[in-house]
Amino acid sequence: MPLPPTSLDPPASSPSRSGTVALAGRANAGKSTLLNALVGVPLAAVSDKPQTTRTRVLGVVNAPGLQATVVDTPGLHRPRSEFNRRMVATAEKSLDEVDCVCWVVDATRPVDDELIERFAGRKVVVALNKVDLLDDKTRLLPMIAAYSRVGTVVPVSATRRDGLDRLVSAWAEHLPEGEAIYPADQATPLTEKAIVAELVREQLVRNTGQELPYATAVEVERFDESRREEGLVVIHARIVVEKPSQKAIVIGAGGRSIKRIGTQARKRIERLLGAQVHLQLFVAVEEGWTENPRLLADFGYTGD
Ligand SMILES: Nc1nc2c(ncn2[C@@H]2O[C@H](COP(=O)(O)OP(=O)(O)OP(=O)(O)O)[C@@H](O)[C@H]2O)c(=O)[nH]1
Ligand SMILES: [Mg+2]
Repeated sequence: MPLPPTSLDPPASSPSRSGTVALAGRANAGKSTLLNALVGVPLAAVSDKPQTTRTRVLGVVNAPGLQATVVDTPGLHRPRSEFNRRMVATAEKSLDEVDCVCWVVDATRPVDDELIERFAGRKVVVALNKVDLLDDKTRLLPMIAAYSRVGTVVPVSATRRDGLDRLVSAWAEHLPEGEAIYPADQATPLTEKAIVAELVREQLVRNTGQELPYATAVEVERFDESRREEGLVVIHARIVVEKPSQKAIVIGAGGRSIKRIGTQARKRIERLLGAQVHLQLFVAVEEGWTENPRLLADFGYTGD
């Protein structure tokens, strides 16, 4: 039988808000860094190379009276191939489906008039990111004025975790009233397997040259938890590239590159899983997979 209301129930004037937020913006603005800072777990690949993010990564952010399901999106840029087109389509589609767009802007870059036009009229909150890099904080004022045309502007630093509470509060104005969907301690609805694939890809992007990240995918083929109680998880992941020359780059001279990728990814995965991890990486060549709809779908790049 339901209990009668008590004085501990939240007052009707502060209803719970629950909804979806997409982190969107230019490549390298810090969207994935912001997602990881907000959820407190490294879910999304971060690197100093543009176009690090490939697919949608979801995190759950809880604040008093609010729960937001947050999607990280690939940076908005001009597509050059079928693969790139799907990435941008993924990002654009996310924007139409969410309650609030959190446009992440790199505060060290000139005011982005093109995207101001594109975002005007949507439910947007602007996260003016990387403010830690501005020596002269008065430079923020004209930027805040310019971006205010699209929505509330909140200066933040994703790496220093500054301004995040204010940012999340600003989302609230766009989120519908509703109950929380996920338990308060759940950082993501993604499976561990999916996060592991992302963490391997992160090290791949970080440890290889500019040209390679566009042409790689990671698939976790084995995720063996049978010894998890003893504190051990065995993982086999397949790195897929387009050409034999790329395979050679991933493996590196004397296998040094793949070894470094494996070691660094393993450390991150061990922290995520709270267990010792045996990680084996394999590299496979799938000619032309970035232009092949069937292979793209196999690797989860559906373009929707
Ligand atoms: N100084 C500083 N650097 C930041 C901040 N946020 C992100 N960065 C750096 O900016 C670079 C890009 O960060 P990402 O989070 O990968 O950027 P992204 O917007 O997800 O990029 P794509 O996925 O390629 O679209 C990384 O080197 C981050 O460490 C910040 O607040 N301050
Ligand atoms: Mg990203």
